[in-house]
Amino acid sequence: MLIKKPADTLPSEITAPDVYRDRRRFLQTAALALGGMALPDWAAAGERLANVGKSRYDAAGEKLTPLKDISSYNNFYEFGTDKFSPAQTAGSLRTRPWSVAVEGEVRHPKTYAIEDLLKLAPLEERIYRLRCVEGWSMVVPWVGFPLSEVIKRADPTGNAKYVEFTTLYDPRQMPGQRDRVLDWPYVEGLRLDEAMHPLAILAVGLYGEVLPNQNGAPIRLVVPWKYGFKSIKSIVRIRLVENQPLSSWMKANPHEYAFYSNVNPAVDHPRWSQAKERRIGEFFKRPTLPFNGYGDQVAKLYTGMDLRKYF
Ligand SMILES: Nc1nc2c(c(=O)[nH]1)N[C@H]1C(S)=C(S)[C@@H](COP(=O)(O)O)O[C@H]1N2
Ligand SMILES: [Mo]
Repeated sequence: MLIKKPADTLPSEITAPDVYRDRRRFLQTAALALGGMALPDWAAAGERLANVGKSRYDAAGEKLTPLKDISSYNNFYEFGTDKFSPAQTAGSLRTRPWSVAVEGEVRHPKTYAIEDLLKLAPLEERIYRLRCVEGWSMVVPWVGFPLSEVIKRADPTGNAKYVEFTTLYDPRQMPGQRDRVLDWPYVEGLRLDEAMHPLAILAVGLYGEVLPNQNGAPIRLVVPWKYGFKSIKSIVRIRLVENQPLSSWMKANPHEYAFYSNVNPAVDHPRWSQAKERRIGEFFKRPTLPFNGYGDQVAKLYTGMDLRKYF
């Protein structure tokens, strides 16, 4: 039997060779730390990625977006609809204790304490571009593990065709939920084969440290080939379902937001073009790439589908 090391499962371009050594060191450290400790201690013990904040690049030679930008310019409507509120107010979110229910069309439903969920798979660093539907993007060094690990353990039944994700609902901790800007709680969904794709991860950290609350602590989805809103934050439930979930954005505006939401420069948002994007920290816009640049890996999921109809 072929046993894969975590590194083998990573698409080769994710970490440039000059940072590979540091990543390995980090992964060993993280694995060690997680062996006997809960996540907060992982950070508290000062176990972090060497050289964080120095020049690091993704496969395409793109510079990482600085931590201060990733953690101060956020969409997290539970903490307000402007970009700067989440960093100022998400401190009210209590991320421990935290549990995530995995349920629905599965043979082994289970509610995990976050600490136990973290033991399911080794943590890896994944440097991904995140492209918001609003036209800005970032390059983020996430820490997480494949979503497929959680789904496999739940053992989906033959009826499971989609995965529905739900954010915490608690207006006392999430003041933005007192405003009916969305139908709370925030819900998102993926087709089962999208959810099982190795690029789809559950992230618990970035820049080698525990996720800042404003980035979706303690655990959030990251689906790099889709617009940022699919990457739901502060998840409390993962439900395998037979029918396509109705996401919060589809409910809010079905003309503007559909289920797939793959990054597609050829399909404009009804109110603006999606042809270009502005990388945070840069002045000039750059062209947006089909599937956010991950087409080689994910385009086959959509063979035969009209991506103008299924936008
Ligand atoms: N629960 C929840 N998840 C969410 C959002 C939100 O408002 N609530 N905003 C989404 C949008 S529009 C984007 S672009 C990304 C932003 O993630 P970031 O703040 O980590 O960059 O989170 C997504 N996940
Ligand atoms: Mo977004």
